[in-house]
Amino acid sequence: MKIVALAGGVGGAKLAHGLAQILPPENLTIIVNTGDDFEYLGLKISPDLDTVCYTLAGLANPLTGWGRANETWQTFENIKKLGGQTWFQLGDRDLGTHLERTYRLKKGAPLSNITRDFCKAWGVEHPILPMTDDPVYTMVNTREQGELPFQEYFVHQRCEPTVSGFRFAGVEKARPAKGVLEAINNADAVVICPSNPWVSIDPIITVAGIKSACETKVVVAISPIIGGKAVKGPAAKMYRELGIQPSALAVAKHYEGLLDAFIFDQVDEVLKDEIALLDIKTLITNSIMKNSDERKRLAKDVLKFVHTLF
Ligand code: FO1
Repeated sequence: MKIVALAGGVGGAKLAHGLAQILPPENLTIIVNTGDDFEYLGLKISPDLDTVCYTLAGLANPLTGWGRANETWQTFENIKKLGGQTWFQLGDRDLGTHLERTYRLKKGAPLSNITRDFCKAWGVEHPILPMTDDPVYTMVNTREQGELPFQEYFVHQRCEPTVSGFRFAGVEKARPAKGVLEAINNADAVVICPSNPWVSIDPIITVAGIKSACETKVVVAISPIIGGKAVKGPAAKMYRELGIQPSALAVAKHYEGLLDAFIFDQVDEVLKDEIALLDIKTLITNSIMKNSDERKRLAKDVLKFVHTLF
């Protein structure tokens, strides 16, 4: 069975890694959010792409989920000493990725080609595609400060401002990256990873043609909200600030119309009947992924469930 996974950062990368441990490269393509991308110290940073690539390559920092394992910080310390910007931390190894990506982008290479070449160098065999090669920037509308660029809100201001909405600047002009629509069209099913629906998955499915391509397939999402809380990041806070009680039910409703099936954690079993009212199939399982074995276990559950949907 051929699967396309839609993923954001850490949560998406974990399930993508689980799926990659089971499916061969020809049966799994991972499409990644680039709405978090931004320019910092003159460098083009693609946080979610790097998180997914590093995770599949076994290079990710196990403590943060982003950046590199066995990192050193000499460049960062030097920038600090010089009085430069340090709110976004770039380790020495990670910096090499941003320097080389920026150089290649400036020479005109598309992000998708650069990502393919980097993955080859890192020994990642599963195709990892940016949602688009065009610039799309997630903007967070906040009550206190109006619109903020995503990383300014997320990292610099630690998700503290109150969210009132989102905009994906540039998405009207963006086209899916080479291979994205082909991968979806050739897939049997689309798996929406347990990533933030608002700022990780919505940017992907807002790029022209991606949502409609998904709609022709069996689509299953895994809830990133467990027991009313996000496993990582501000998803639950965003739901609350937007006037929606954060829950697996809210996530299922978020994707209403797109989903054939929905997977949520056993702690949320009480929501089963309400979610079933959305006319989608459900699987209740342990969806926490604390280590590599648990990623594989959840991926196995997902794939077994997907098989029952045909
Ligand atoms: N997240 C942080 O909270 N603080 C950082 O300093 C930081 C640096 C960073 C560097 C490279 C990279 O690829 C990601 C990095 N992230 C950092 C994570 C990242 O910005 C967010 O987790 C994602 O954009 C949300 O998915």
